[in-house]
Amino acid sequence: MARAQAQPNIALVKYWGKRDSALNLPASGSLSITLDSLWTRTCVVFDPTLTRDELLLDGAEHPAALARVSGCLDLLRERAGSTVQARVDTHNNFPTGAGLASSASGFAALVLAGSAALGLTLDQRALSVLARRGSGSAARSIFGGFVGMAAGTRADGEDAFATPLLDAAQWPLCVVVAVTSTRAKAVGSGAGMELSRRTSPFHAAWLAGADADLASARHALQHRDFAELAAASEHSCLKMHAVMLASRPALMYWNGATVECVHAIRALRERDGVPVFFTIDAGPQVKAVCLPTAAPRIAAVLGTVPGVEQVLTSALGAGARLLPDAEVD
Ligand code: 2P0
Repeated sequence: MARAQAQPNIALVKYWGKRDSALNLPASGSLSITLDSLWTRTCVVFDPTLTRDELLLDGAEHPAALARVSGCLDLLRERAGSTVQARVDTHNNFPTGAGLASSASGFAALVLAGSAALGLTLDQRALSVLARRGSGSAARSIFGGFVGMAAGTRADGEDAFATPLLDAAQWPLCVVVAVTSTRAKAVGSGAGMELSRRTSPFHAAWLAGADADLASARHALQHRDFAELAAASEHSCLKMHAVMLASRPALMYWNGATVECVHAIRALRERDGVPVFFTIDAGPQVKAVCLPTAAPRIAAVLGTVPGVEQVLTSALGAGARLLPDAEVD
């Protein structure tokens, strides 16, 4: 038995499209920030009396996600030479499946707890590869701070893993999340990516621009250039949503409040000089990335936007870690 915690990460240069669906290999690299105050905590118990894996999410059975979880546990069992089934008890302190990266923190915590429970000692790179098999973005939540994810070129995917770029303390940015709906999304990321790959006329252009976006974001990190990071991030975000919108049928993850939040953030920056930019994932939430001193003002402004249900603020945090027994809930 072992317990682990991982936090969601927010991509600034986005991943949207796979080069191999079976091995869950991204078609382009990405760059993200790991959060601090949102978390998944997961306990994995391998129990010889079980006839199949069991999954509890926030205290309730979650059959829809069991196959994906079992698939990830199978990879761990294969490495450990075990056939024992597991009970997975996992908790999120934020809404699941609503564009807040619960699969990233969820699969990062699962592979860390599962590997420890089986007595495997895996380095972070191996954990990142395994987490990627569960969810592409989970590879990044193994690490804290600013994280780069490589697309890799190998057919076996062993070079598609994340690496840490900067610790949270080296550039302590803050994220203010405007939650505009806590309903689970209608089209999951994996299905959405495949739809875009097959049908969006912008998909090829999206992939062709990824390396330039990554280079710009990495340059911004090196020089702690907030304006350059803002420009690269918003460009990557809006291009990804353009790819989604041009898919058939169209993927539209935004609602009205999403758009109003974007306008509010742009006004804060362009009219008032507040150091902030927005990013949006496969869901209607808006994430405002800012310097810490600006966070209270941004939270207050986003809280007044009609349709915003909740505002969460998080610093950047550490990577996935094992928890002592007492720390689970
Ligand atoms: C990202 N997203 O880079 C992008 C931006 C959503 C929008 O990675 O199919 O749940 O499990 O690899 O990791 C969400 O996708 O997808 C995601 P799979 P995942 O953060």
